[in-house]
Amino acid sequence: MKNTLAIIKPDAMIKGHLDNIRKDILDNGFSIIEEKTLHLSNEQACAFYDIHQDKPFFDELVKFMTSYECHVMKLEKEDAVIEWRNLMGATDSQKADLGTIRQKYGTDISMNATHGSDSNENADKEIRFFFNG
Ligand code: IDP
Ligand code: MG
Repeated sequence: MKNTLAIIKPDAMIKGHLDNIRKDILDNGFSIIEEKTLHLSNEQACAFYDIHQDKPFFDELVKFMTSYECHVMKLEKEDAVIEWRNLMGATDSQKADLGTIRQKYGTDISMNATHGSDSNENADKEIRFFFNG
């Protein structure tokens, strides 16, 4: 069994999709090991997304992620990282496959409803960022 970090982002939280997305996660065989709702500070959002600090969308991303509450979850499943990214769909909600979470609950390439780690190494780092390992 492997873990990954999932975040339900402010756009989906504001629209009231927390329970829908949690249900999709559980229906797809993930266990939610730990979870909490929090409102990210500017400092936390900058630190979490530091790999994107040189990207043109960085300021927009930090502003978005601090605009309202997020719900963060430590998920467990075999091949959790890839399985969660598959369930989320493509980064751009407009291009995400039908039935994926980003297609169902996101809006565009910025407000795309959820985050998922992109490797086992980053999953461990991101889980430690929010939880005690
Ligand atoms: P990912 O979330 O699918 O791993 P990344 O490339 O790691 O995608 O980007 C991190 C987040 O930054 C995205 O989920 C999205 O919210 C935002 N983002 C990515 N590309 C753009 C863009 O071109 N414009 C605005 N926001 C973007
Ligand atoms: Mg990414």
